[in-house]
Amino acid sequence: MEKALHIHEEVRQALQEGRAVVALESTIITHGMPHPANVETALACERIIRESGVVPATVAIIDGIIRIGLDEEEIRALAAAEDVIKAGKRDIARAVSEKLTASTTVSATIIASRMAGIAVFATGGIGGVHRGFEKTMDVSRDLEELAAHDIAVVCAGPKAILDLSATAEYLETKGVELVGYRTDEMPAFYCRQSGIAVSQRVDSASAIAKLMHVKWSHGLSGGLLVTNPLSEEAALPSAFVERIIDAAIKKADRAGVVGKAVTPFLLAELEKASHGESLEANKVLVKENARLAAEIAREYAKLIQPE
Ligand code: PSU
Ligand code: MN
Repeated sequence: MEKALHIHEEVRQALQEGRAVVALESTIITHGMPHPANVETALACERIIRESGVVPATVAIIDGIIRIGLDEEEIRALAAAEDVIKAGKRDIARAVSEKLTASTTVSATIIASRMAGIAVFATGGIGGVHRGFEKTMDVSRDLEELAAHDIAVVCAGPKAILDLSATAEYLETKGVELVGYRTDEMPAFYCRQSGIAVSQRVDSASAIAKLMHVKWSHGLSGGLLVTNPLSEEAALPSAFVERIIDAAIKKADRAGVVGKAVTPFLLAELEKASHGESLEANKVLVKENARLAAEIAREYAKLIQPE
């Protein structure tokens, strides 16, 4: 059976020539940010990656085809569309077989990236172990796919709405390096600090690329999580963030929000409670992650193709 996979011509050529490519997810476009912040940020990420001399590949499923690399018009259409499905791993086969349009989460984007042979991927904040997981069993598929595939995912830490220490423990169990880019502490998405130590601090993109190369060339399969603290000016005060997260989680519980609706619900609540400040921080951190991912991809491409 032929795979319903389409790699954009520009991306395909870059991969063939061993040039750097960075994957971008699309659930942040359809479920993570409101219009037009979503489209502005998505296009800005692509632009930032290109400015570093790297090819961006936004991933989504369009009319049942897994697409690696979208044109600007396709990104605009996805960002404006309503009722797009949020696809994690288990939604990929359904979207393909029913010819649906779906945005891909971190988990699905990791899978699609590896189908195409892309090794670096940028997002805002990965999913993880939710607060109250003892009762709900809500653990994002993102962690499993990160552990299962040879990929470096660049983020600003797991999303602040999560149980961050449980998420960090889970990453250790799964053997995922928790790299702090120029930090000893894992950043917490809207905040630069979490009180949780990273497994190693690395201060340059080239050293991260080397770590990836060493890991995979020793048969140590699986992903690395690169955490990049958002810039000081954009960071929100942690006491404030904690307060609005508590309120948002209580509201979600009362409203009976479960499953994949939880994260989009909480992000939207935080945006309201912070009068848009959380969205501003989110926009900044995604772009910063795109920039770092591009640098890492460039350095990694040099290592695997010396000339
Ligand atoms: N990063 C952001 N905003 C987002 C996401 C990441 O800044 O909305 C998305 C990613 O697609 C991630 C998803 O995979 O949130 C997590 O969803 P869940 O908790 O349901 O696994
Ligand atoms: Mn979940």
